[in-house]
Amino acid sequence: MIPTRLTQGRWGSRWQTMYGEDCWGFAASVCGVHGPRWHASGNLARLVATAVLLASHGSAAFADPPPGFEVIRVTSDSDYEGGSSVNNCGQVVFDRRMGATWAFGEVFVYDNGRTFRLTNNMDRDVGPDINDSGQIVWARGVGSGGASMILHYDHGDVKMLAQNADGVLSPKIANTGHCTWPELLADGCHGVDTRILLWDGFGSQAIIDAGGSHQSPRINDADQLVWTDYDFCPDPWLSDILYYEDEEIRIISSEDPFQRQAATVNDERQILWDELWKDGEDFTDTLILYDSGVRTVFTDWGEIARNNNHGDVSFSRWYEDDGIYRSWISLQGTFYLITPDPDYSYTTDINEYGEVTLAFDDYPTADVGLMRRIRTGEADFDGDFDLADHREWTRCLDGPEFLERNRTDPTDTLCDCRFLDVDHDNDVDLRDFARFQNAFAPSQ
Ligand SMILES: [Ca+2]
Ligand SMILES: [Ca+2]
Ligand SMILES: [Ca+2]
Ligand SMILES: [Ca+2]
Repeated sequence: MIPTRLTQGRWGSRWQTMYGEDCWGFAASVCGVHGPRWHASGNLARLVATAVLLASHGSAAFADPPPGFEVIRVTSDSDYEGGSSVNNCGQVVFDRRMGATWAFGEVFVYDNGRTFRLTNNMDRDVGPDINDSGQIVWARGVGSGGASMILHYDHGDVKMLAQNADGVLSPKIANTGHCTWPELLADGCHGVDTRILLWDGFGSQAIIDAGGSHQSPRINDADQLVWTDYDFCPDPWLSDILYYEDEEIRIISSEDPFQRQAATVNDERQILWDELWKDGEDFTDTLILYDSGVRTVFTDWGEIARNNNHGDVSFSRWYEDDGIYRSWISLQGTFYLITPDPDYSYTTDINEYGEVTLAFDDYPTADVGLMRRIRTGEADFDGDFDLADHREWTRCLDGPEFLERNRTDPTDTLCDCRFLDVDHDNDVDLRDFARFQNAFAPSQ
């Protein structure tokens, strides 16, 4: 079999987006391609294993977005957009392929109703991530080629963190400013051995650089990392989930020969990943939660989880009858269907407010969506207007068109004051307060 970079074509683009980055593998069997391949062939049957269901989290489920949230389209156009992620200021980064060639792949920032273009060149700019300081990292390929550079944006300054002619994949950035990404070593089974890099703001070091195909790293604010260690020597391939903390690496997945990937870690060291469970000809996409050293089944029907520090989880489910994914969230332990409409969508990221970025994948015109908080004029969303809310109004009140007049960089933002910008015009002024007063009905 010939090593293939799954960066082109329908499935390649989809999985690049679904798993938040490109991935390296061979044939059509890796980096989550298990999903479309088996889904597309129509022979995936969801197992209903009693033992699994008993272990599942979340008893109630609702077929609507959670109360207090609404879904909007961040983009709605004929170009392909994907690779989105969201920070705690509600800023969304995504990439857009403008027209038919990835040479016009560019990085964009959406903030509170405005969209800014960050890159403008003849190279392929893809897979961005943003932290709460507005620092943005992404991958760049020369021309429309595969990614070979890691770029870093910080208030107008762009620098290159890494260059590897064999290839790099999309980076992730923590609120510390520290970043991680995978680099191809072009060695090992099928020539796809890969190492994991960690950049600490000054330089980068290899966390692991031999003995496997280490891909899709995620980092939290304590420099703890998780990633997938693929073993492409056997057919079908196998994988483990690895965890890094204090210069120690350990395997945290079970010894069962499953295909697992797409791990994520929050600051509470709660980790989730996908496992493909096989029983005869049937497969189940199972989400495993690893918390305090214990593995449990989070749900026996789900993929591509992201979690915040409150334990909320965004994830996606494949609907066999409709042939589409739909987006879900577990918010404070309750499951909600974010996208009840018959749209093909999946989740890509979640922030501490429970806001979730979505991909509406109507290839090749895919759009980015956002499930955001509905603005009521309340600052803390606990259902009343008290001193805590009043303090926030005092702190946030600025003046008409405040951000329009004072923004010096695309990443300047209202941040958490955005919730008091009730009319979404990038200020918190007396018009917002008037709208809030008219709408406000205190709970008894
Ligand atoms: Ca470009
Ligand atoms: Ca589009
Ligand atoms: Ca309140
Ligand atoms: Ca306003």
